Amino acid sequence: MAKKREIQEYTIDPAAQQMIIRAEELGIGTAFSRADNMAPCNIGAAGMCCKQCGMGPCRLTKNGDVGVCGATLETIQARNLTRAIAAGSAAHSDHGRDMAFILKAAANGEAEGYRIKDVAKLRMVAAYYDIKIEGRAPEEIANDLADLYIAQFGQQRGEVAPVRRAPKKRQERWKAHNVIPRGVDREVVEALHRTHIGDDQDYEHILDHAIKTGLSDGWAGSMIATDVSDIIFGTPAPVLGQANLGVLKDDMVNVVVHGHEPTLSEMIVAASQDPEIIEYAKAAGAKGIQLSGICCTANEILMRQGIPAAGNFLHQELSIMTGAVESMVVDVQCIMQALVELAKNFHTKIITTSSKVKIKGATHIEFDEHHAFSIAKQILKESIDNYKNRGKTHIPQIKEDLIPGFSHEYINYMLGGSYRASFRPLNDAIMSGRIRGVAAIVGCNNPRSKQDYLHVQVVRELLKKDVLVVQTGCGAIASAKLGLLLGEAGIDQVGPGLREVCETVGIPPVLHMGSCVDNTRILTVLTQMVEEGGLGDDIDQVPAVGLAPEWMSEKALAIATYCVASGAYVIFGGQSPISGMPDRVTDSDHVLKYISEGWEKKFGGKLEFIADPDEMIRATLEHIDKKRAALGLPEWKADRFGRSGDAQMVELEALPLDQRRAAIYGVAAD
Ligand code: NFS
Repeated sequence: MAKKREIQEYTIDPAAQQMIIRAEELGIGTAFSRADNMAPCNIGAAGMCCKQCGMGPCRLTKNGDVGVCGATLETIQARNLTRAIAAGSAAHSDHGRDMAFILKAAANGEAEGYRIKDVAKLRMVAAYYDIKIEGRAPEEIANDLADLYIAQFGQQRGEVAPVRRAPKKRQERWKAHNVIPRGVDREVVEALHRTHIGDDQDYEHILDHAIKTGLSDGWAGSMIATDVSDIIFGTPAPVLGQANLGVLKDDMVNVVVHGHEPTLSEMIVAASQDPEIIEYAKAAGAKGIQLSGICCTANEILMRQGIPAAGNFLHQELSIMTGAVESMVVDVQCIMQALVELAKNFHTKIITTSSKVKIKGATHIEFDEHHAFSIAKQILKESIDNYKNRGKTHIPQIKEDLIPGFSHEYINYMLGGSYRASFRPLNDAIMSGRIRGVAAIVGCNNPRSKQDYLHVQVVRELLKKDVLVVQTGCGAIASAKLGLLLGEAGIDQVGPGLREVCETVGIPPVLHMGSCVDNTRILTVLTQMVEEGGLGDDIDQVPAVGLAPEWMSEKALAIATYCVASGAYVIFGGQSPISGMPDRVTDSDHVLKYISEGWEKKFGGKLEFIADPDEMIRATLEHIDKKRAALGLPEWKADRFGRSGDAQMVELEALPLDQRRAAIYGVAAD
């Protein structure tokens, strides 16, 4: 049994610390304690175990070992990694598929409560695919777009349509290496086929199909999910929100939505504002309904509606530990089975809603987009009915404000205004060296590392070095909980050049861009930066890095793969799933080398696993500086900038009038 860690080793979040102490007092297990009790298998963790067939599992632990079928370590590691990427791509893309069906139903008036909210985005997206726009009703356009999008999943030949939104040069590179996905389902199926016993046994060949599979996620499945969510629920723009367990309310019915798809959660938001439901809650003795979110569902409704986030992945159990949650409503992905057992200690109801996800012991109220609003009301009524069963509560009084909502459309707008929306100011700031480069810091929490620590450490250090940070997923919630997603907060911790830009544009130095499927917004931003000019003609030339310091899910690996395929340097923290055992198997790093150097040669991006945060930061800055040099941009210097218009005005106002005039006009006072 592994050693039990101290509370401060579990998490840096004080609200989480309070709840873990409570769990220990009550003798209730959480992911933190289970991680202590469950020592990972060192052979599996290193990617050296093959359990693809009934002759195994084969464990390769010595130089020269092969499986019963003769499979080498490289083949086994490539298979394991590719299967994980396929599973991650399948999860994101199935979400995208559901969204496409919702669009179809909304376009045909068959989806109760849904409508096309963002017609401008609908027209913009349709235009990418030459769908006729002029003189047509939004529903007609949406119907065609839905058909096109639904077809991307089962398409057998050709190329998935959204890849044509990538920079031209990138598309040519993909074509040259034959990695443009034909259809989402086809690539995922082929990944499973190729990694079956007795199939593809050339690790480089297997891994290049992982690239194709990842691309079917990033440039199809996930991109479709984001597009349709924006069209139906609105494209995010900055709103005020809050994050952490302190958003739960003692005198209200607390309903926590957890999972990923915005379809049900958005309807629950709408239903919670229905007068009938508010009256129902009041009749039960509560002041009303307090909705909050966990994981990416939280990000979806936080970005669009400002609904508070109760926390990220590791907060799902902790929120129930408050004793104040009437129901946790879940759909798909990142939902711990442990919730049901944990909830038995309190009054909380776990309500599953997806036809794909049931948990033994949970209440199942199945979601159906044709009757979404009625189902949302039913769920809320059951939650309200449960209010009377609430016992003593322990809500940590800890929460932070944040400003989320930085969609790529909004970033484009905020940089230039409605008549001259453009990425020019961002490119200029990078070219001049005010902004050294961009880091996308995304992904999960993992109970094997200190919750939020790696995220926040990397964010803080990169900001000091003038690196603009964009975030999604649980990483964004980590920064939100620690107050990094506010305009003013922490601006004095930011490098002088970046600070100047943030003050001029009026943005926080960390931009919350949404949920994990919204990482495709980052692909769009990178593409637009390339198309704006001055930063090369392909994504791999932009001084940018992607990081997932606390990753744990297969979806994170899928994201990494499509970002690498798109030309980005991607750094993952924690344990590498293909680390090998270099101390015992001297030649165990072929796959690691291939996904770094090999992929970089082919696609311009590379994937590396770096556990140490200081080394992550060093590698990020080194890469950004290398890309700057390759573009012929001036070397980044810490003290070249830092006196923004605002800062200068403040200084000037402090001067006596004559000196102020002299400073402004360069003439002595009369
Ligand atoms: Ni992304 Fe979102 Fe969080 Fe990780 Fe899970 S919620 S889809 S997978 S844990 S960031």
